[in-house]
Amino acid sequence: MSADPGPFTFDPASTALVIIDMQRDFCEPGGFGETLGNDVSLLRAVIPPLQSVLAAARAAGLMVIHTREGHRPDLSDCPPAKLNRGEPTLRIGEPGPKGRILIRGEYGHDIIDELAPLPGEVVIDKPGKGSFHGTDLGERLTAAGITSLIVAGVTTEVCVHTTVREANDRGYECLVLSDCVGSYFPEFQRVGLAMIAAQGGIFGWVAPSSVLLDELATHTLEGTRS
Ligand code: TIU
Repeated sequence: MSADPGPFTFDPASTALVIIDMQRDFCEPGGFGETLGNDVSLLRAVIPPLQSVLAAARAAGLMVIHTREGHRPDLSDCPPAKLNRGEPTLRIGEPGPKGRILIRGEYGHDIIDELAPLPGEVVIDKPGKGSFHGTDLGERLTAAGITSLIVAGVTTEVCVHTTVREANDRGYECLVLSDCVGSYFPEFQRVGLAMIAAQGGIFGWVAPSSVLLDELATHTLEGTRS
């Protein structure tokens, strides 16, 4: 498929859709994102195109992986450097309107209803910004024979970027969907995407979801015919 900086080639059998941290804690008021001073409504534009991509990926039989950033209730996996950083209105672990901020098992930590995982889809709970650090994502991808990742979610310059950089160093070919990743900062969205595709695709490829949807529709039709 066409992409920036050039064509992105993938085999659906060895490609996973990775949806990063589409949690209430980032996308809805009263969660971690808002405690950091952000306007969380800026992230909601990614939801409709990402719903279409998720449906198409499921129809085409792609492996679907969801990630969630968060910590154990006792905070044993939250380094002080993260816990004590900045001046949020509520710190990680403190009670907020959607439960304890960024804590596993709380309502706010879970994925938004619009993009809820189906039974059988992989959900990776991660303590950091990257999806490989402190998780078994690498082992799961290897076991499934996955070599390419189609990446979506939030936020572009934080958890999407960190995950794509981790994946690129591990040898995965990564396509980032420009309208299915979101940032609280419009300038970081633009520059974050440019940084991935610059220098001949230093971290990967970037394309709008419409191009992927066209490709997946063709593949799904071929699968139906054969
Ligand atoms: N603050 C911010 O932009 N992002 C995060 O803290 N985590 C993710 O990007 N998921």
